[in-house]
Amino acid sequence: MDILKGLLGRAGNHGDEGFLTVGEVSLSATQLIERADAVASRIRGARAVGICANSSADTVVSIVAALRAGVAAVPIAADSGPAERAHVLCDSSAEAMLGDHPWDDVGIESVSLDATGSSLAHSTQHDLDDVALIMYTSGTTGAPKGVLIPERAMVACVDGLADAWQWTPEDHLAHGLPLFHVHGLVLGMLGSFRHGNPVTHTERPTPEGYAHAASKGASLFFGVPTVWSRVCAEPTAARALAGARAIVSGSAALPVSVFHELESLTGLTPLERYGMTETMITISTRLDGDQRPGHVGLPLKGVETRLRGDDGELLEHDGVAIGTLEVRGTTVASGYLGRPDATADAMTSDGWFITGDSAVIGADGMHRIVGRTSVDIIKSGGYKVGAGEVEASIAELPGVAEVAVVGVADPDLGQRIEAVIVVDAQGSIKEADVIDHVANQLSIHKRPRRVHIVDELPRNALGKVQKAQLRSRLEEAQ
Ligand code: MLC
Ligand code: AMP
Repeated sequence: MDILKGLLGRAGNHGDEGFLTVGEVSLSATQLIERADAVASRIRGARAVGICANSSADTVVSIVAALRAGVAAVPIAADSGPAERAHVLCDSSAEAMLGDHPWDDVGIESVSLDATGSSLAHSTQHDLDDVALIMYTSGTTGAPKGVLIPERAMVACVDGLADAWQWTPEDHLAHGLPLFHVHGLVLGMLGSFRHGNPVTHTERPTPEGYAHAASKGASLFFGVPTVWSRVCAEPTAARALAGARAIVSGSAALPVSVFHELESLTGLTPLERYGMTETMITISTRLDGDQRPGHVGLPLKGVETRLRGDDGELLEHDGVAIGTLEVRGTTVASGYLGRPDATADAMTSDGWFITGDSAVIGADGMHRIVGRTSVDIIKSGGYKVGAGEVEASIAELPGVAEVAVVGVADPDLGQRIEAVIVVDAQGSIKEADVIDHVANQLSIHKRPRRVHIVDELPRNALGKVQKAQLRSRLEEAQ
């Protein structure tokens, strides 16, 4: 497999100890491939398998096994709620869970990673031949959609990043990001398996974990902005990264203040890159180029970008005009599983993907992301959360008459999820019950951090909730 090229090359070179480290567990490239292949042979022919994607070496073995077997892997957040994982497993038609998981409600067989485990009695329905991963991502409304990610998109993405960052087998990558999203899994793990560099997963993206990885020789670090602001808040840990070759931030906007703090504590100018689950990473600053705070850089090789104004016309790249960013290239995924309507809505008639992000492009090609076109997509701690999904969960609670969920500016998380609720005439609601309900029904990071009870929601003449106004009010009141 092309995405595993570097890993397979390393595996041919026996004695390659410590290729993959996750917490206390360390595997050589050979051990990783041997463990994965022992399982791959038992799932070959299946359509898709679910994987409880906690931060463990077993998760990595499961992903590699699915890739080696040509079976679509469906990574699921280990803290997902019952409704969430039921949707993902049903929507993806996963035939089995691969590896251990703590769930007794999945209703499909489990295939153990143990080499003596039994084979999957798989069905014969294969319509996902060129799909390597199905990753679920939130939209403005409704349940998350499964993005069909082919191997070619991942290869194009990590090769483009290697070109921009001079990423080579000599690097040692460290990160502690979740293994059910593009950042931690495709870039952090599969990028390393493509390029053949050792990789350390710190289990959690803590300042101490990153400092420890640096002391063990890690040279390239990935994190979301929340991780970098937390690293800066612990200057000793931050200074431990001073010997690294590069620090990369992505998944959300890196505040300019954090950019400068990181630079002064580590002596390294952070690289910033921009992407989406649906497009992989498409834009990045270059190690040999301008690493300008507040800017995400230039399109990767093989990617084109353009801006479209509210009037539907394409805009000048003049550093001033703000428009919706559209991208085209090999990194773009194949669409949403079973959702031709949503796939078509996300594309222009001439084949460009509509990101939904507002951006400015300079005459020099530098891109600046200025926000989202929809208030209903929230980015909290680098996680994308659809307001509609959280609203639907809160609306299930007795006593809730109306609810609106917004993302309020937050110095740690970028945006903080807040819920504004109108209670039934006879009802009463406790803030903690709302938070716990969402944390139990959905992934924990989707929970509101604050809940406000109000008499009414601001609405326009047509009765639509004015979320932008609500968000401004909450931001002014903080
Ligand atoms: C708190 N907890 C609760 C709870 N309240 N548990 C249950 N019920 C409640 N009511 C507990 C949790 O169990 C957890 O415990 C702890 O609180 C912390 O949870 P958190 O507050 O959600 O985590 P936090 O520390 O704030 O996380 C920050 C973070 C995280 C930066 C580590 O947001 C993160 O990993 N972000 C990365 C997101 C990412 O990778 N995005 C990439 C998307 S791809 P315990 O026991 O676990 O501590 C993409 C494309 C691209 O965007 O461009 O990359
Ligand atoms: P996801 O669907 O989780 O992949 O999130 C993709 C979204 O994250 C994009 O549409 C952007 O809104 C946001 N994003 C990713 N990288 C950056 C960045 N460097 N700066 C600003 N926003 C970003």
